[in-house]
Amino acid sequence: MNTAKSRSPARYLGNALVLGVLVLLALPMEAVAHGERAQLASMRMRTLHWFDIEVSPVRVNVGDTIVITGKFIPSEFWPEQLPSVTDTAFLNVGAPGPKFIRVHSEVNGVPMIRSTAFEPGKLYEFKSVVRARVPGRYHIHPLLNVKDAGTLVGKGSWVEVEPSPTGEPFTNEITTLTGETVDLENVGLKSVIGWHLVWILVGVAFLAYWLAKPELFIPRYMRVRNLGPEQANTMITRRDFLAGGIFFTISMVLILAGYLWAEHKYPVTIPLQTGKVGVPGRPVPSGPLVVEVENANYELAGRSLTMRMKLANEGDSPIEIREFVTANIRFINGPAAAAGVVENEELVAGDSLHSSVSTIAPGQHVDVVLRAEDSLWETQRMTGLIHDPDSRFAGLLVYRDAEGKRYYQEVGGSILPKFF
Ligand SMILES: [Cu+2]
Repeated sequence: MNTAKSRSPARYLGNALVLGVLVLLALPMEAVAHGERAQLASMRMRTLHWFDIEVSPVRVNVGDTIVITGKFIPSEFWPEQLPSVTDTAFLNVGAPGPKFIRVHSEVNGVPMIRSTAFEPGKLYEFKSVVRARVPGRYHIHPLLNVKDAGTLVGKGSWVEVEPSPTGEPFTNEITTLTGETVDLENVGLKSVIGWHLVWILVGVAFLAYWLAKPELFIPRYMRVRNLGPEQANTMITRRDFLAGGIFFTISMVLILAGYLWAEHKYPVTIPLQTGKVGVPGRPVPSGPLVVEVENANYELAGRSLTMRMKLANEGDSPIEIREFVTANIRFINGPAAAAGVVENEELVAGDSLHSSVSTIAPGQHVDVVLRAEDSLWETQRMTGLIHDPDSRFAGLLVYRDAEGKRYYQEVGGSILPKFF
């Protein structure tokens, strides 16, 4: 009675789990994103300001190249608790699995084969070139792997890869330093498979020997309990010792043989390169606008961020506020079409930036209320801002002068949530 009673809740839980897994398996869901929205709002707003990201072309065949270009500015409001981009960072491309190969990447003209470090408040222009490998439809992102902080994701773009029209399989041929031409798609594949098989065989034989012994976990435990711990060692027989010794010897011989075999087969090798390469940051083209953020608040119900700032135009051309970019979202003052939106661009909200003063005359000092308002705050899960123990925001303010020259600079500060 008692045991049945205590077992039933566990059984219910087990059944519910099995049912849940079955339901999940039965509902095929299209993978529309891969976690970029799950990252903390503060991390997306205050780490890297990615902008001008272009992926082209977005429809290719297997074997064709795609160029990803864009810019980023590491934030001066980088969260204190997050390891900084000034240590070690690596420019990467985010794609769901090895569907592309990367053939080139650079930042400010410096090749980015290795890791580097970036300086907050500087402008970096990047370019990555990838070649399509497997047909499919993929959301690809530029990304920056920051040591100990994780991956910081730039805006994604959908790319469609069709099979090659001639039906040729994908090849990735390179010439090695010793002058051989190899296809990286299958170089050394036989050795990889062969060595895996060898070790799997050894592993299976080892397990088979020990699992075939009559005493497994519970009988072993009972025997130790019955005989007493001093007698436990009698369970290991002379034969077991011998078998253990043989497996040990086989492993050591295989490791040594593998090493000698590789040395013989590939006599000329260089180690994987790990050092860092330096890249100078460029000054941010902030133009003649001096910005001082007074305060900001985030309105939960209105899905809007309101910033009060003092702006001073120290130039001789009127300045017009165009855009506020944060967490990869572009809030645009006026229609989106006028803001140079590229094909397939995501996260652009036209008519979503409202400024109490749109144009600042030369020499004018003015108090401006800027409101970035759109449902993207909600759909991009930026509402998590209010749960942040370090409530601050940052973003790029984009403006232009009368000639249409574009300037931008980072703005940021504390933010106060408003619930009503
Ligand atoms: Cu994505």
